[in-house]
Order: sequence, then structure tokens, then C-alpha cells
Amino acid sequence: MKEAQGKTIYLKDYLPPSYVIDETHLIFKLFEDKTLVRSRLLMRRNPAVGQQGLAELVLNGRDLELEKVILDGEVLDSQHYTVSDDTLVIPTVPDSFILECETTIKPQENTSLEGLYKSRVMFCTQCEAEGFRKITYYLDRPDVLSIFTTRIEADKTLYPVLLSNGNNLASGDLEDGRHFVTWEDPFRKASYLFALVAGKLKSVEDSYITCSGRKIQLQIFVEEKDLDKCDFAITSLKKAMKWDEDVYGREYDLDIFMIVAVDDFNMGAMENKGLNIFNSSCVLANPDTSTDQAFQRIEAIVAHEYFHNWSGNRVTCRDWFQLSLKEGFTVYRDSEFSADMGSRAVKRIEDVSFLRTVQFAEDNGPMAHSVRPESYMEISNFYTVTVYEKGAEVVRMQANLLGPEKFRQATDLYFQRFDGMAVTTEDFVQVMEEVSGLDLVQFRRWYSQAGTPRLDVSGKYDSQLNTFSLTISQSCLPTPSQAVKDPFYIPLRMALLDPQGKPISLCLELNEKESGDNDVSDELVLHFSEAEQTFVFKNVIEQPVPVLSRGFSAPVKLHYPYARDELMLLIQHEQDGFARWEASQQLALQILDELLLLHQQGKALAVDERITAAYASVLEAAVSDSSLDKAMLSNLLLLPSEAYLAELAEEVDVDGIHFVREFLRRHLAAELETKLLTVYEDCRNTVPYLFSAEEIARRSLQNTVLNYLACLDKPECWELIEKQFKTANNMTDSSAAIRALVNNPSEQSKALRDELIAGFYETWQHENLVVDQWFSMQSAVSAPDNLGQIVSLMEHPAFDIRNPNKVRSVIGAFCHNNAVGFHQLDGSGYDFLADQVITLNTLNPQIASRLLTPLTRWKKFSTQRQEIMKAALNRIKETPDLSRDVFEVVSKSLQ
Ligand code: B3K
Ligand code: ZN
Repeated sequence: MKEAQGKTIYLKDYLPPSYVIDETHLIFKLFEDKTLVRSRLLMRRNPAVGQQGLAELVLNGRDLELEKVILDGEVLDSQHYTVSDDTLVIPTVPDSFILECETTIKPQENTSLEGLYKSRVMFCTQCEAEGFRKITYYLDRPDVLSIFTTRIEADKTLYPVLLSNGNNLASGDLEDGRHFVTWEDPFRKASYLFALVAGKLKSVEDSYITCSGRKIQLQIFVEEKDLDKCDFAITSLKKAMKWDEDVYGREYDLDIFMIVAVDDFNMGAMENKGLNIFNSSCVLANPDTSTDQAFQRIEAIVAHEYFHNWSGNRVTCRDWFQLSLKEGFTVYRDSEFSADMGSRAVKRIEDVSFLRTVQFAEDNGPMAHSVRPESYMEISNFYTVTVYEKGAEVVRMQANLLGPEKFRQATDLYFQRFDGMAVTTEDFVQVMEEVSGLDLVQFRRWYSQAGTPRLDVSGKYDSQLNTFSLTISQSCLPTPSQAVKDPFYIPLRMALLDPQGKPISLCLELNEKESGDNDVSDELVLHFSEAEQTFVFKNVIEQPVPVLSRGFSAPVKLHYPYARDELMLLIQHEQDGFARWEASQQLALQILDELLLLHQQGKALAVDERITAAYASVLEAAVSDSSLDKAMLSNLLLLPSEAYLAELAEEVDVDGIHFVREFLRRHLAAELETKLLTVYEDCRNTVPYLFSAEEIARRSLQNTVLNYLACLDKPECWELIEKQFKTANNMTDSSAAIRALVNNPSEQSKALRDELIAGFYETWQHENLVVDQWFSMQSAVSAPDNLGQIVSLMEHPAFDIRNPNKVRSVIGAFCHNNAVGFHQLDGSGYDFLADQVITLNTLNPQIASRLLTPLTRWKKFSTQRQEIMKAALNRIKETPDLSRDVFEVVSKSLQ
């Protein structure tokens, strides 16, 4: 193990920088074998630290060949500085000075996709979090803000387009067929927001007039073949710009906003100032090649990156422990934007499903950390669902506590007070407190304590006193380095329904300490903050049914012993879309649990037909009332996913979960066949594709129903599927036809699936992003012997282990989403993943480390599986030259 590999960085050790960089001037000379980087930094001692700071200058740098260091015009002799793997140290510098460095880097050999690298024919950068240090020596930390100018020189034929942040200052021709462009970004920014792109790119252009009447030029740069897939992203960008003006009063600042699509990219996109770089899968779309889900994802990600211009770029993080300051807040902002663009209730359902499946599992695993982590070895490992999605829930709770007006006042103050600064989550909460007058002392535990709180709730109706008492207790399991948790403050937006499903006027008996809003209304927020509390409602004349968390008002696990008839009542009558859906999930969960127990005991499976009745009424409503939101209805028909069932289980019975869930799907399909067919016919439509909330909802319901019909194993249903595939005028419908067949083991289903999959490739082999979908459909096939298929997909000419999208669509889709295939008892899936992680460890540590997640969850499985999973982890751990990324995850998960 290298020394740097196991080094832990702690939040408590944070020190402000000893030096600041007022100006950063960069010159890049791009060549086919190397790039020369010359930096000129105008630096001085940090006045906020004064002489107390370190006198020596320590710059970060990695994988750089240092050619020359010049201090105030004098070339430094090598005895006046020291270079290590990670730093350049100059022991003595004046209080104010100009430092120039010349370095050589090899973007062509950079497979980590961090720093400056080559993606196919173009140069591009990814600097967050610590990639800038792979470009030049620098104070590569988010609290060092500088004005950047960047000159790029390159061959004019190969790289006619040269881009960086800010405004184009100058351009011109050079000798030998080369040219240059100089960019200046007038806004001070941290190095993680630096970007450079060079390539033979074409652009789609548009403009946007801001609320103050300024005209902003909008450009999306792509390879020529993708010019037909930019319109949607441009439209999304304009919607996001308008929304941020309307909802947050935020106007764009530069005169130009550029997006570049890149094929090789480690994540979704990056908010570099004025020059966002996107994974091509998160920006390129047209109806022929993209599903509704892909469109919605693009709309959300374009908005997310755009929103970062204020929540991230203008106001940034003091250190990387504060990452959720920008990410949690920006996810909250983008989810509200999406809610406003489409169906609010459905967006909430989707977000909560994701949170509960993925984030709750993270909270329960070896990498569990708080929204503001205390320590890390490799910061790239902390771009997590906890920092992003749970962080967004924590902002949402504050927004709800303050209410819309106060929250807007608070965000206005936050942006105004901290504009151009690097701040902390504490600064954010303080502003919320200052504006609202609320005491958020206990609330802050959401930032500092890891783990998902569990709430056990019981209800007691007293028909003599006409009271209903809710007793709630909270607990939270230990997480690494946090054995004991203090109670969280948990807001519960709740209601009580009478036996007819009507909300009751709530009158809460207040104790010595006020613990709830006292206004009489149908709904109130319980302020639950102690280990255990009882809330008593007066004037309740009949036994009520409680609704405990409308809109999922806090990220907790709620346990209430609902009787099934109570759930049926909520499914029929509850007015909050999320809570209604939640009741249907609870009903399905109870029934699936019961089936699993019967299956494990070797008994015959019998289904409680109340679920069939509930689904029947949803299907009837779909036909009888065209005003209902079909996306909501589609969600009401979805059984909890295998991944969520696994998350909820003490010990995951992989095959049992798959078996009973499929059994229930088939049972519902058989019982509801006629109704399903009616809804399918009702939803089928051959009008030209339209991306609208209503049309997306229609297709969603149609394809959910098709999924059930596919379970019936009937020739008529195969015909339907084949017909949908062949006549579809959009990717949503044609790929849904294939996906309807992935879980069906029957021979006819397999034969049809193979035929459609072959046809799909035939049609789309020239479209890189569609080929990714083609890969992932096959990786999702839930068959015990699917690993062989995965191995052969990796030999397909279109597969490339250096391309993260390909890795995700084959290896990721199999190991993360195909439990039955991955968790084979012979350990073949685990060995396969270990092999891939070991290969990727050298090529791309970030991707290697992310892929590892399913193995780290070994504690959730049977002892037999645990042993083989641990053996695979140990094999990875023994690999020489393990990257810091993989080392951190593998060592923490074996502790
Ligand atoms: N801020 C980037 C993520 C960078 C990830 C670095 N490993 C994208 C985003 O959250 O918008
Ligand atoms: Zn972000």
C-alpha cells in the first residue's frame, strides 16, 4: 500500500489557504502526443490568515512532468523546490509574487477521464473535485478563487473549435497550420470549475433574453452526426433559465452559455463556468433514439447544471466536506423544476423510490456517511446519494419548515450575502434561521449524523374520550464511527381520515412544550423531536386511519401496523398523491412478505385478493375517468422493486424475492387480463410522438400494462408485443416492448425476445447511445445463466471497457440491477465483478470504485454468500497498486 493510499482527510483539520491566487493565466499547446501547459499565477499571502499560515508554498499536482518553475521572473534551481507524487513545495516565497510553471501532460494516455483527456477525437477536461492538479501545479481546493484567462493553441484542421470558460477575447492563426483562441472568465472561480474543449465540433445555437433584457447566446457543441439531437436540450435550458428567474430570482451572468457533448465521461455532466460538459447520454436526444425517461433525465440534468451557476459557482463550497451545500441544494432545485414541468406527485414518487432503494441502502452499508461527511480518503467516493439525494431532502425539510415566502427570502439572502464566496452548510442553515426565527439547532443533526431514522408508530383510539393518540418512537442504527445517535427533528405532515375516507379536522392537545401546529385544519405538521412522544388528537368521534407522511415529509423509515382494509381505504380516498401511492406499496409489501414466508416454508402460495381488487379499481378508473393522471395510475400499478425488497429485508433471499414478485405479477396479470387489455387498447395511440406530460403519462401506463400482459404467456400477447415493437414511432414504445420480455423465462418469450433484440441492433447499430440501451436490455435479463451472455457482450465490437457508458450498460446493469444473475451461489457473478474492478482500477479508478458497491453489501446476504463475496473483496484488496478510490471502498467494506 502506498502511503498516500490510506491517508484520511478530516473536516476538523480544515485550515484556510496560506496563499491566494488573484489571477491565473494558462497557455495550452495541444499536440498529438502531449500537451504543454504554462501557468502564470499572481499570488500573495492570504490576508485572512496573515503570517500565521504556512510560510512554505505547497501546490497540488499529480502525474505532471515539471519542466520549469519561474518565481518573479527567475528560473528556480531544483534545489529551491521539491516535487513529490502529489505536491510541488517551494520553501520560501515573498508576500506577493508571480509564479510560472511549465509542465507536460499526456491527455492521450489519460484513461481516468479526470484532468485533461481525449475522448475519441476531442480534448476535454473534468476537474471536479481534484482533477485540475492533473493539469498544472495549483492550490487545487474550492476556497481558492481566481480570475482565469486561457489561451489554447492547436492544429486548426483537427481542432477548429477551441473553448474555455467565459468570453472569447482573441483568436488567430499561427504557423504550421495551427491556431489559437484566448478566453477570459470575469468571475472568480475555483479550479474545479475550469474547462477546456478542443475538437472538430458543430454547434446548435439559440438565444435567451433574461429578465433584465440581456441577450444570452446559447450553444450546444457536438460532433456533426449528432446535430439532430440538440433541440431538446436547448429547449430545456431555456425553460431552466426562465424557471430560475421566476422561482429564485436568479439571472444568468455571462453573455454566453455553452454545452459540449462528450462520449467518454465518468458521470452525467459538469457545471464548469459558462462551459458545461455533458456525457452525451445526458444531452443528446430525439424521439427516434431516446425514451421518455431519457428525455426527462436530460431536462433535469440540463437544469441541474444550469442551476449550479448560482448554487455552486457564484456561491461555492469552502471544502469538499461541504459538497452537499451545492449538490443537495441543486438537486432540490432541479427536482422542484421537474415537478413544475410534469406531474408533481409522480416526480415525488420517483424521487422517494430512488432514495429509499439506493440511499437507505447506502446508510445501511459500510460507506455510510452523514450529509456533511467527517472524513474521506478519496473525495470522488463521496459524490453519493447521501450527499446528493438525502442532502436534497434536508433542504426540502427546511423549505417546508419556512414555507415558500420565507424560504425565498432566505435563499435571496444566501445568494446575496455569499456571492463570490466559498461557504459551509452551516452558513446555509444560519441564513434559514435568521430569516425565519426558527431554532434549527437540533435540525442540524441531519447534516452531522449518518443513518436512516426508523420510526415506530402506534395509534390508540379512545371511544370514551373521543381521542386518538399517536405514540412515535425513533431509533437509528449505528453507522461506521457513529455508534450512538441523538434524536433527529422529524417533521411529519399528517392527516386522519374517517372510516369513509374523509379528512378529520385535527385538534391537537398540546403539552407543556408545543409540539405541533395548533390551527384546526385537515392536515398538520407534527414536530417530532424526542426519542418518544405521544400526540393526542381531540374530538375524534370514530376510529380514524392516520396518514403519517404526506409528500414524504422526512427521509425516515416509518412503521405503522396498518390493517389491510385501512390501506385499501387510503388507496381509494387519500388525496395526497404520494401517500396514496405509499398505501398501495405498503399493501403490496405486506402481501409479498406473506408470499415469501409461504415460499420459504415450501407451502402453496395464496394471494390476498385485496391487492387484485385495488389494482382492478385503478384499471377501471383509467378507462372511466380520462381526467386522471395516467402517470400516477401507472405508478399505482407498480409492485415494489426487487432492489427495494432487498433493502427492506434483514437477510436478502435473492431467489425467493424474485420468485414471489414474479408470481404476484403473473397472478395479477391472469386475474386482470380483460381489464389490462382494455386499458392497453385505450392507451395505444399512433399519433406522432409528442413530449408532453400527458403523452408521457399515457405511454407510461400503456407500457406498465404491457409488462403485465407479457406475463400471460399467450400468443395474443406475444402478438401485441411484436406489433408494438414493429409499429412504434418512438423509442419509448419500441424498447418497452423488448423490456416487457426480460423477466419471462418461457421459451416463446425467449425466442421473441431474441428476435426483437436482433432486429433492434440491426436498426440502431450506428447510434452509439441506442447501442448502450441495447446492451443494458440484455444485461437486465433475469436468468441464472445470464453471466455467459454478459461475457459475450463484452466481446462485442461495440463494447469498450474504456467508455464508462458501456461499462455501466453491461457490467453495471448486470451487477447492480440483475440480482438473480449476479448473486449466483457458485460465486461466478462476484468473481466476474472482482475481475472487472481489478481491470478498471488501473484504467479508471472512479468507475472501478463505483462498480464495487454491490459487493460491499455482503452483510445483507446468507453466510454462504457472505463468504464468497468477502473472498472477492479480499482478492481486490490484495491487488498491487490499488487506487485510492478502490482502496477506500474495499478496505472500509471489509472492516
Ligand atoms: N458537480 C458534478 C459532479 C462532479 C463529480 C466529480 N467526481 C456534477 C453535478 O453534480 O452537477
Ligand atoms: Zn450537481
